[in-house]
Amino acid sequence: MAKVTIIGAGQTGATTAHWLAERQLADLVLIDIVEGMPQGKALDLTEAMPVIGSDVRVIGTNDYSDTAGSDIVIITAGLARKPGMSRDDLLAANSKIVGEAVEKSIKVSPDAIFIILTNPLDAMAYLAKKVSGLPRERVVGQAGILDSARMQAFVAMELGVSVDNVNCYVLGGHGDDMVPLTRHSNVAGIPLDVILPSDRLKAIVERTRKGGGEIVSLLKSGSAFYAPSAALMQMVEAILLDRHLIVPASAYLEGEYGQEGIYFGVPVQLGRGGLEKIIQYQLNDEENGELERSANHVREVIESLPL
Ligand code: TXD
Repeated sequence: MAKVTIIGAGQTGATTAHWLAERQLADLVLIDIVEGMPQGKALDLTEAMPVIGSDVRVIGTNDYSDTAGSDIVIITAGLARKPGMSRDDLLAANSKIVGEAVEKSIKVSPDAIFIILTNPLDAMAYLAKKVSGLPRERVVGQAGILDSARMQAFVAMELGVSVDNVNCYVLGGHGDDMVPLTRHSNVAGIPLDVILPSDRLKAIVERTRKGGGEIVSLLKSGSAFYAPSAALMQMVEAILLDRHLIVPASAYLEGEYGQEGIYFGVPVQLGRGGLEKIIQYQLNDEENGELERSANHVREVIESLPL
């Protein structure tokens, strides 16, 4: 059985464990700085396994030695947004937490693939790559599956069609200037800019960009966790099952999309080795311009990392 460690047993971490345990993909370790909480959640999940018929082992711990030999390490540790905050406001506090989590976990799991969730996402993925010294194949960030799934959900609701018929691709940084690609997104093959009136499409694009904030203001404390953790589950599954699955995710760019030296949301292919390939779309000037703006913002945040 593969082993997956989830650092941070809060809302997204514990819910990721829930999805993963259900899929029987790996034995799971939940680790957190809070004492007792990861142990309690792991025990509760363990006690759910007989009901759902899953034989995975779930342990909770505060000790990195229990995470040794992990195939995948997911980092969700850190602060989440409060109403009115931007993701970038979390930079200082979360850099310290993510940096330490990478250092401690790589010592005992030198072969692991890292998936980063903590915000500000693209900067935290960059930090994880820097601190670990790993090649880009083994450090990816989750954002694009979530942002695209939000857009898919809004399109499916608008048109009253199955979510299975809706394909959306949101690229760029994980911030309000993310880039929903309306020309490439489609409903059963029909491009969104053909199937939807332009005002409705515009409204969906806007709602997608602000999708995280919409949930933060409804919840009042904490941020989204069901959809983000489902996205993490899909990435873990693609890697462990060597699916060669193409999904939007944050990857270290070495010239792709005209960008170099930043983590940025692009279509990637995931398999057992982690990031196998970055897929290049044919974009027009307007789309390239929007990506450039988003990349400039990500670069600014990365430059303010305490490295
Ligand atoms: O798409 C995305 N990338 C995102 C990102 C979608 C959803 C959430 N996103 C970000 O993930 C969010 O902005 C936060 O930065 C993280 C975690 O969000 P979550 O909602 O899970 O936050 P919680 O519930 O507060 O959980 C964080 C846990 C909590 O239990 C802390 O005790 C723990 O992290 N924590 C630590 N664990 C281990 N080690 C250290 N140092 C540590 N510090 C805090």
